[in-house]
Amino acid sequence: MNRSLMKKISMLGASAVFACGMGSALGADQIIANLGDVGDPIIIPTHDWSSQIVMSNVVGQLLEKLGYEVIYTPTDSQAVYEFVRIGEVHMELEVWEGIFAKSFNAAMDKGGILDAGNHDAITREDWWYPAYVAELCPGLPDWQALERCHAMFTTPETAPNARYLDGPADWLNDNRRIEALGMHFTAINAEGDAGLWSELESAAKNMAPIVLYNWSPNFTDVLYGGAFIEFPAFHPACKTDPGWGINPDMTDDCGSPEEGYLKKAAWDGMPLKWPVAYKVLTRINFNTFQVGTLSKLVDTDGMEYVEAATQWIEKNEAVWSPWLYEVQ
Ligand code: TMO
Repeated sequence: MNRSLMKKISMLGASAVFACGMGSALGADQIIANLGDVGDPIIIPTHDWSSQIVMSNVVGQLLEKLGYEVIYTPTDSQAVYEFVRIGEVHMELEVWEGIFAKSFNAAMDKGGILDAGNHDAITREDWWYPAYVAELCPGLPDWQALERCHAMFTTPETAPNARYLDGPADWLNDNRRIEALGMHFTAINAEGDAGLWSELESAAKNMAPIVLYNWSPNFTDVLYGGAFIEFPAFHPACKTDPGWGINPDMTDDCGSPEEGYLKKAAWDGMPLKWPVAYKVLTRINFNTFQVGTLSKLVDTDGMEYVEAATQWIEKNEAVWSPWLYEVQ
């Protein structure tokens, strides 16, 4: 441990003890003794939606405050669970239940990846429309009302079907429900998350009908209002048992989970190699408002990811200080 790092941490530790009072905070000595292998960088994977990139940078910057070296690496958001499992990257900060539970569970079954706990944020990922569309199509958010209105969502590209603007192809969204529910829609992948938002913005300018993949918490919650399409409620059996649900011959005749989790995951070598970092990771906990804010800073306010992370840290010391310094 070099002297300047020691000094940096002891200053941090001192301010933390001061901030938390009553001896509930971890002292600088304890932090330094348990940092682990600070000579090796912690690798944090980033994906292609804003809250995940900003959150990764927030956590990376916090770990740097403790004396760790952090590297960010753009990584496929489905393949990442395998990379965490084999220790090629070391954590995943946003495991969204709707589209990643399957890959996460598969990695858990193989071993090598840890469930590092849930954020307080409750998530939903599904077909969605901005508020004004409800006036164009009576009966929304019911999926059968959407199906009755399908003609207004038709595009040259999808005719005679309506267009459902899906997320980018690499998210591997599952749209088997279109066939299972007999809907006259065709899913078209957006060009990245930016493609979703630019099409949403131009549709909204003209009050044009649009139905697209979206999620919550997201910046759209505040900027557009809107609602998720209510499909038959999710049930695990819907995914495995063709007999379940209104289509007796097919699985997937249901929507995504309405109250999904948002988890953190870690390489299982992390607790031994970087004990303090792992402990911090288990305490990291963003609520719905905070995840929405991370996205808003970039997608509504136009900040760069790194800048957004730095600003969030500056404004939220009372939130992250216990994540870094609390005992237990
Ligand atoms: C994982 N995502 C928030 C894009 O659905």
